[in-house]
Amino acid sequence: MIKKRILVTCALPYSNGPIHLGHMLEQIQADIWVRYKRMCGNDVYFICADDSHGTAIMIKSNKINISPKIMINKVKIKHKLDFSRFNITHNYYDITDSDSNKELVEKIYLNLRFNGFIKSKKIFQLYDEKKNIFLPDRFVKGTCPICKSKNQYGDNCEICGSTYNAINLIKSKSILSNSKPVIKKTNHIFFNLPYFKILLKKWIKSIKFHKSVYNKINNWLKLDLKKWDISRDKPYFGFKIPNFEEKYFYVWLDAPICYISTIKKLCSKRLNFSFKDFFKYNSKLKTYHFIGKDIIYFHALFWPAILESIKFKKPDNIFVHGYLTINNYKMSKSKGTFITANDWLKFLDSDSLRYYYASKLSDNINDININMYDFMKKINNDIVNKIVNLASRSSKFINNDFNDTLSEKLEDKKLYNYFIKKSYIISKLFNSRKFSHVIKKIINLTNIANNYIDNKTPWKLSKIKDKKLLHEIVSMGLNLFRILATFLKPIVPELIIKIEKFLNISLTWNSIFYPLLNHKIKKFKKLYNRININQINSIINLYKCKCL
Ligand code: NOT
Ligand code: ZN
Repeated sequence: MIKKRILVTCALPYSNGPIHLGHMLEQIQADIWVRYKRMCGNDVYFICADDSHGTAIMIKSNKINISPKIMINKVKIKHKLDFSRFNITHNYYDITDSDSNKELVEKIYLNLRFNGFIKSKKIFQLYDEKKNIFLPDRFVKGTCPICKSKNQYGDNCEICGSTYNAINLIKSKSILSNSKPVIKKTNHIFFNLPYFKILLKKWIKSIKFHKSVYNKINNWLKLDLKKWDISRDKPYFGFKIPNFEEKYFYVWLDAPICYISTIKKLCSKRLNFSFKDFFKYNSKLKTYHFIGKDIIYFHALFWPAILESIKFKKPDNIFVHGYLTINNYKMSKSKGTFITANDWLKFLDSDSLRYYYASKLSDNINDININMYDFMKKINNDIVNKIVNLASRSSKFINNDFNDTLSEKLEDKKLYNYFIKKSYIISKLFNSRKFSHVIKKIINLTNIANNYIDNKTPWKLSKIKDKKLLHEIVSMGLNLFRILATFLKPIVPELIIKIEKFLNISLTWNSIFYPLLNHKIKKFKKLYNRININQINSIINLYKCKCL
């Protein structure tokens, strides 16, 4: 297999709140894929950062009475900790409010201006006269001018995905003061997105987007594109626009640029190649973004257009997932369905969430639902009753009767080879992010392995004198278990560490082609604790959730 250098990003979490199970869905999806790619020998650079600018963050820090800089740096430490406790293997975790990002944003802006892709224009904006502030998009709510859905923010509609100008919202209202905003004139800077329409049309055809993602983008490209306002009025927490009144760059300009500044930092600190290897126009190195379906517009239209205008390479794909729902409700604090990563870990482990998400994720944009009782059933049935049980029932004999040593020969070579053959299809499924199919295949194989042990009745053989057959059968059981654990390695890293200790071997994709023979293992110790109803109830009670 040819070793590839790959850049992977997740959307940048905002600095004004904790990491929750919705963030974890995307990070876990990306991390499973990254771990699989690394297992195949690729050099994967997995980066992320906190998205630390914007009015929401400014207002939050005012509310808790600390400076935004102090707040965002404290939040970043918490975010990083949450991700590491879920074993997300970022190579670098940065923040948009950094000198390196500022330098790059300014450079790119000057480049855009020099090349004529930017113009300033007087516009009308919503202004809150009670609070004396131009209202940012997230602080206005009203009815979507396109699909007429109620209660939508000023920048884009969560129902139909369109972006628009806040003054076009129907029946708008300021969230800050609950008053009706007035319209005021102000000078803003616009990026010439419409200029890139033909190029974007061509580009989306060259990318292997999922069909539903392609259709969404293509529909936008059928309509007129609007020039993109990349400036915001003061007061604003962000980077000031050089040589232009008292205005700031819109967070959605400096957030994606942070993808570049982060890999640039990683390259200059720890690696012996340049970030430009990923971004030079004809680079063969691959870049992939994992995002939710609410931010396709930013990643599939604005972002490639900006990259094109500075002659940087556009992404090789954008992997889009659906929303997380809890008992089919959107995550919401008032409904008690907003579960933070930190609270999850008070009662449950990280592998269980990783496994459950994997069992539901595929390459499409369907929403992913958590039901806590279904979760408990799935983890106990699959991991405890099936996977771990296979190891426990086979190792008992190896530990007690055979001095911890596996036999010299396999009892059923054909069955072993059948499992190996499945590695090709499982590889393909990992590669295309069809993790729910991966889990289905693994559980099918686990059932076959357990049936094998059932049929061979080792407990009967242990009573007769000649133990050779017994030895080969239970060694076969552990060999099959080792293949299954290898397939599970990208998904449940904490369990795998225990399994590797127990099997006394490091699990790699290529080594499963050779069975473990005449090999010494360790004493079997409990690999995974069954989840009990008290743990589930603790989470439900913590959030006083009515719908769980
Ligand atoms: N903070 C944003 C959000 O929707 C995501 C920023 C993604 C990063 O949570 N940048 N880009 N493009
Ligand atoms: Zn709409």
